[in-house]
Amino acid sequence: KPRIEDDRTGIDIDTLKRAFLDNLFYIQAKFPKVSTKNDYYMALAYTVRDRLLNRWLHTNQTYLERAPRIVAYLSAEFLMGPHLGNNLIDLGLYEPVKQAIAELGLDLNELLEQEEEPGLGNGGLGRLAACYIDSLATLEIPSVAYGIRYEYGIFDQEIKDGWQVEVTDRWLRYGNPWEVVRPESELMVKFGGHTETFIDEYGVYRVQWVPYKVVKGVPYDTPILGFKTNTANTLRLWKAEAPESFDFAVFNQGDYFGAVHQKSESENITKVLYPNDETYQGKQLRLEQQYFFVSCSLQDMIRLAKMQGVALERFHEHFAIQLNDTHPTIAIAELMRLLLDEHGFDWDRAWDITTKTFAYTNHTLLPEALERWSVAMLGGLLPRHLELIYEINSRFLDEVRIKFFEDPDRIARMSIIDESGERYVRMAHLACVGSYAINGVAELHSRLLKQTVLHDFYEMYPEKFVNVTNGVTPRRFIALSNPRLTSLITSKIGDGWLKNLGELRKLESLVDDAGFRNDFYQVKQAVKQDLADYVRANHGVEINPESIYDIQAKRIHEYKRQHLNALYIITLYNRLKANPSLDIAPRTFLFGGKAAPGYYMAKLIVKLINSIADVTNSDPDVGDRIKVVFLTDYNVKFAQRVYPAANLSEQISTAGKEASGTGNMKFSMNGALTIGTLDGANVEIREAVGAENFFLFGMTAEEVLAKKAEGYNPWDYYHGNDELKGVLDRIASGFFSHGDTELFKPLLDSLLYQDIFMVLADYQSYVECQERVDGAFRDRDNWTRMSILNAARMGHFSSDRSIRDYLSQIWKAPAVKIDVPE
Ligand code: 26R
Repeated sequence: KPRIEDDRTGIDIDTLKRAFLDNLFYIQAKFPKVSTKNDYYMALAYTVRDRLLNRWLHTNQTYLERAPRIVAYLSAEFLMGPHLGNNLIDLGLYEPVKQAIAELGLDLNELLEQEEEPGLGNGGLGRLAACYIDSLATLEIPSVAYGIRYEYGIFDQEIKDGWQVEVTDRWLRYGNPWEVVRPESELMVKFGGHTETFIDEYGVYRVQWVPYKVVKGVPYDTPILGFKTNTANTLRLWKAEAPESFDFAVFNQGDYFGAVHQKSESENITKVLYPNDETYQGKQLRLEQQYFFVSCSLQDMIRLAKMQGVALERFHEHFAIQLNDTHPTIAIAELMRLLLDEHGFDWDRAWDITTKTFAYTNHTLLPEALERWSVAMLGGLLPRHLELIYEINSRFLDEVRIKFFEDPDRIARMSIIDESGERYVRMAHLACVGSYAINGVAELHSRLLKQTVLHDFYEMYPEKFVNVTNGVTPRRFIALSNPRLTSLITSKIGDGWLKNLGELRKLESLVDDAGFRNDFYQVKQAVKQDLADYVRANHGVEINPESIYDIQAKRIHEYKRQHLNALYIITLYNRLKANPSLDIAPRTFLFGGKAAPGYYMAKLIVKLINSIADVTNSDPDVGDRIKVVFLTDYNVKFAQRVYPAANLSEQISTAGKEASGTGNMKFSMNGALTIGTLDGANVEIREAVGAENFFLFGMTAEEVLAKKAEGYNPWDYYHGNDELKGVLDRIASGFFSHGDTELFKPLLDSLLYQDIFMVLADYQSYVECQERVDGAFRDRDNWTRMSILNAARMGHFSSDRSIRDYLSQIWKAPAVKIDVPE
């Protein structure tokens, strides 16, 4: 007999259509005739949400009852990207929903396009957190991710007259169908004030923190589905609110405005994401954000443990807490405070639990990115935590003395407190002392950590140091963003590869199959055509899908060297001007990325790229051999269009500066070849895909350090290389700035007088490497071979592999199967 499917769970086409129309009516309160695209998007989002709730609620129920070991991932940033498409993939509903929507006369792609980007992160670190929670759920690991529900995420980028302009990102404007607020689970967080000592009823000396103010944390939960499993974990983001709508004490004295002001001050804590990337600023509000979400999260874990009847003595058996960089590191002091002051533990027990709970991931070697809070500020905001940090430090330095005898230099270098001038708390030191594991994010990075910034800590605790090379989720970055490639691969090797990316190796044997090579080539061309259509519609520039799509997409930063790429474009331009009949493979140089609003040099690089584009894109001598486009407002949603369309991936940071990179992996998985330095995970990518399928240039990390030590002088390169001189002189002449010789002077001066990222030193090697790219691209069939081999050999860079590494080396949390009754 025909089964009547439930409107909320049924997945046949007719039920999906009926459910969609019901939601349009009952949730959006619209008839189809007057519905906007956004109404349709919302109706579909709720239709999909209904279909995942069963998994989510059963997962939560299972964790509550079985009290398994839980991985808690603490991160100030989660750069999730749109949820709808990803959830459709994870539920296996992409095709039926596409059909149901089409039968209603609508286009799924248009509805997917409606979703606002939840841009709650800056770049690599935030996106890595998102990939990791995807993989944790896919591997059926009990886990919870904790962070901040910023009301404004990373700014939207506009370009005006070639300059970046920032626009606030009001991502919650039309509501967020993926989150569920849990007001009944609110928690309180203290700030400021002072501490008092007292003797408790057992005659024990205790400390009590008397705060200046209290802020309420309200959790907002988002389900994080695994790919084709029943597991749906939780992303729990905290919003700050005032404890009461009014402070009645103040209100009764008639200070109405004062009371309302206090309320808005509390809510400010989670207002906006700091848009800085790799440049630390000691802003008090940022420390307030960090402590706020950390305190909420730890209280939440303790509450859960109690609910499950797990004794706090065993907290570290119950939770493995990963610190995503130092941003949540105040958690080490906070757990000590909770155990000592609120749960009556003695120091040694509390410290033992704490140091068996936390593990710390470092994401950068750049000194300017290392967080240090002034002692005065930290003590003002968190007086009890400062006392605890001093106590942790004094015990730690005693250990250092025992291990290394009295060595004042080492003590000063390793101290959690920097006492060389104004006093600072060094958060990376606190993280190393309070964690049982410390990891870098690529082999080279982990090695450099041990040799440089954390060398003393490595000597002190060699057993704590491990490497976990980053990875990315193939569900979002292949299946969702490149459906054409996905169908082609699946038609050849089945669909097991999306859960076990190593299976892509089966494609290797197909490189000798001319039919497959042609299919692969046609997929790339079709995707390139899509991007060309986008660029025509959004930038008014015509780009040629037959040209090399040469793409650099990442935050704008001097160490990433977008300006080295720009110097090569000008090199080609100069050559074309000198020899208009020069035969080069046509190229489209595409850039995407945001500059931190206060980072002047990065903004000037954006302006330079746009200024070069103005010249090259309209010069008849250039024709369509070179096109340059700066793609505005690069974000996860847009990235999904960009990675699949690339022929060449630019990974050209100064060796030793990029901790890992993850965009490098996303490009390569989609069949782009890399031009890159031996930096971050490029090293491992090159080993995986084969040196013959990778365009390598530039100095090694060791050579960079050696050159710096011997005294690097960029003028030597300027005077020693006529073509380079011609490029820099062309910029200096005002050629790209309507005759303005001042505009780019700060950039030129920084290259010629300092060049800390050795752009000029790597220039010649880069230019020669680009010539090899040019030659290789002309052999279309061989390029396709190399491209296939890149995709086929990227299995190692799935975030599933990274998570398995974290599990075996650090977390040791077993998988838990979730049963969902029909
Ligand atoms: C302190 C503050 C201003 C700050 C510093 C650094 C805020 C944000 C950052 C971003 C850093 C930590 C980051 O995103 N690092 C990137 O992490 C990626 C994931 O591990 C790496 O792939 C990438 O190489 C690294 O730059």
